[in-house]
Amino acid sequence: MRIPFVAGNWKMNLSVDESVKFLETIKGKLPDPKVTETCIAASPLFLESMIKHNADSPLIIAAENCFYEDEGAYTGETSPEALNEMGVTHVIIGHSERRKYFNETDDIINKKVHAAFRNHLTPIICCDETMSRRQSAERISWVVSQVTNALKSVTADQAKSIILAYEPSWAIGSGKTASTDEAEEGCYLIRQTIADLYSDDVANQVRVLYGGSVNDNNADDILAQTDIDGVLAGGASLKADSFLKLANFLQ
Ligand code: G2H
Repeated sequence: MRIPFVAGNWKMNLSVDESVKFLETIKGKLPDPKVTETCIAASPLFLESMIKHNADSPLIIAAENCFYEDEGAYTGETSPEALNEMGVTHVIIGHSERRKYFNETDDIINKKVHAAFRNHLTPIICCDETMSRRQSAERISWVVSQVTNALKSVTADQAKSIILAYEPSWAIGSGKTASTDEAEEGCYLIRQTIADLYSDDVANQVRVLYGGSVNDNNADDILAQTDIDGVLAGGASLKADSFLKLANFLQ
């Protein structure tokens, strides 16, 4: 059985003080992690103090990105080794905003996935889909190739632990959520790709999230879909009360 996973992606929002206040507000109000795992991905600037203020909480603290080398002359990058040393356990890789604004390619994303595993971080790998791709004949092969390329040389044992997210960029921050059928279709396609790459057993263990303008009004329908194991919420994760609503939907 797959444990639902409700994640927030704060992007470049909030401050160190606000991040601590958020943690204080949600303390004691999160679901049992055996029922729903919860996670917040935040700026590397916040992670150390968040981990300190998150003691005894089931909330998973994640990074929004990391580099593919552990150390070296890479000015401004975030070391996956340092994230692990700090107590971070999960990292988002390949978010559409990284692909769009920082020119991240499938090859870079694959290197980052390996860097995450090398440093005991669980990768949360995002698959993008633009509106023009969605309307083109390459629609299915585009999602399939992102998953396939991200997982090059990833073993079946490693693959079982990954979390994937279908995040159509046409629905991100736009207020335009994919319909539940569209969200389920994208997540199903990702799971089928995992089955084709590995096996049904691996595909049944991998968690697939939907992301793109998720909020506490649409999350219950999205979370009810067969192949959707959780959500990756941006805007709706910035306020403690709306994150708590998302986190507790499946209680
Ligand atoms: C997609 C999502 C979080 P939002 O980027 O990953 O953001 O919920 O604001 O569309």
